[in-house]
Amino acid sequence: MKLKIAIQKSGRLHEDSLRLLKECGIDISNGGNKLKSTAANFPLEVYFLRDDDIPQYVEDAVADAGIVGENVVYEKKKEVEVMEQLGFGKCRLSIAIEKSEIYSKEKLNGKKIATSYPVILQEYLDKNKITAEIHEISGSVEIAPGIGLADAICDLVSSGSTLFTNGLKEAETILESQSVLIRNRCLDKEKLQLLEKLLFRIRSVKKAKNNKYILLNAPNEKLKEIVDLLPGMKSPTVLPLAESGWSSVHSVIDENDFWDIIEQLKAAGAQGILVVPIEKMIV
Ligand code: PRT
Ligand code: ZN
Repeated sequence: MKLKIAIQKSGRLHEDSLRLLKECGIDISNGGNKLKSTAANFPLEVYFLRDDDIPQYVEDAVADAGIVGENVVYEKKKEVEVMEQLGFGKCRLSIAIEKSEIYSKEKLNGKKIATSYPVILQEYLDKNKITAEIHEISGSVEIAPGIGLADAICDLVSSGSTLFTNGLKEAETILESQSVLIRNRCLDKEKLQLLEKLLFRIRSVKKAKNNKYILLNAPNEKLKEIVDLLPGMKSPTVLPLAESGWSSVHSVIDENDFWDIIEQLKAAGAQGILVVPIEKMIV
């Protein structure tokens, strides 16, 4: 028995999805077959599909699980369970208008908005009691205002350069999105166990990415102060250095607190600070 997972065949999420599986120790290098691939060292079959089709396939149990953007999950409204945010494919679904215009929600009333996300947009409009006409188009939404097809657009944005080069500006974000792991709602026990095993690995990889291993030398009279700055997984490891009066301190720190803590450590007298990436982190 194998767990079947659907990932994007090609496009923005393809590489990162494969990389994540690889970091989970799953080898799917026999990718010669364009539709599916079997992992060598985990009971997993990977299906390569268009991202738009992934929620449907997962709902229908053609695939047990899938990796897809939240934007697609919410737009397709399929009966699937979102298990975990994966931290890549980050973007936002935003309303954009011509650069020269001044934005207010109310001004959208009576306007024509072009989008590939009519469901999410309609929900947003309803919630804000705005009546606007949605013009659904499947690609190159950003050119719609320029050719007189719409007054505004609602599209995915990451760097903002597509909007900029089309004379548009981002006016309001209606959804923050990233890739997520989804699953079929009625998996049998065996499949669920496999999926939990995969999820455990995914979380270990994610956790490792958010943390750094730190090593430093501390004068013994400052040890208490320095150790207090470093939470560690349980508590920091402290080892004596060959030179008396000094200790080596090892710990794990959160990526987000990184620069703050480093500055405080230096101020407290820490020397020879080394920071190294962690490959996996089991907590
Ligand atoms: O063939 P298939 O249907 O599988 O692929 P696709 O062409 O529909 O999707 P693809 O590969 O473009 O995107 C897959 C997923 O990546 C999306 O569903 C999002 O979850 C995520 N993602 C992240 C993005 C972006 N960032 C993004 N910037 N998807 C699209 N864009 C587009 C956006 O539509 C706009 O045209 O990039 C342009 C804007 O980018 P910036 O950097 O100029 O702002
Ligand atoms: Zn698509």
